[in-house]
Amino acid sequence: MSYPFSLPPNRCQSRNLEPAIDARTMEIHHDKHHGAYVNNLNTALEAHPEFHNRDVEWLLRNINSVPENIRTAVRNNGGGHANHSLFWELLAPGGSKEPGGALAKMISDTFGSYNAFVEKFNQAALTRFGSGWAWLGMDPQGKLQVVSTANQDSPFMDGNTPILGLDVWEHAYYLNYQNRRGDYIKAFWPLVNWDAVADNFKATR
Ligand code: MN3
Repeated sequence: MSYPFSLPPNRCQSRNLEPAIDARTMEIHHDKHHGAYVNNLNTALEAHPEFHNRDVEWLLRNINSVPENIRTAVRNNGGGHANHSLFWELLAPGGSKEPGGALAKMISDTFGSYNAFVEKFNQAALTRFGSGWAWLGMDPQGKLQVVSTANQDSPFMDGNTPILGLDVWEHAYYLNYQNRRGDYIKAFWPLVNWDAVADNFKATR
């Protein structure tokens, strides 16, 4: 999918994510926040037809080839669009509760155990100062990495491919959790659909 980018339907609205994530937060998060990233990305690219056939992953992986006068806008809003599009797909209670198959094996081989991975991811999410994301991603050598990014920076910008992400901007949790980011992180795990993560993992190989 390329320019003009469009806001994906809010499939999270029909999935009941309460009480972990309240419906009002989800509505504002999707319609207002993600919606603004999409609109601002389109505005930035409007006068640059040379990029109109590029998807958002390409734009982020090649952010340094985007002209300087729109680079920050594409970085922030293209990142916001890519990050949230992935995030919504992961939030689907009812799928697999833990990784299976080749992904489970690679998580154990890389981090020692599933629990050790969760601990490392939680630390990345908890210690991200201000706004940003925690990620499980695949690096260019095909190794799993837990990383965190600031603001709407995308792992694609560092050559990594995100397969699981958690939005730790206050807009993602403040109505329900106020300053208690740790409680929000804890509530996130039961929502993760590991079948969706496995699909992202397979696509990297
Ligand atoms: Mn967000």
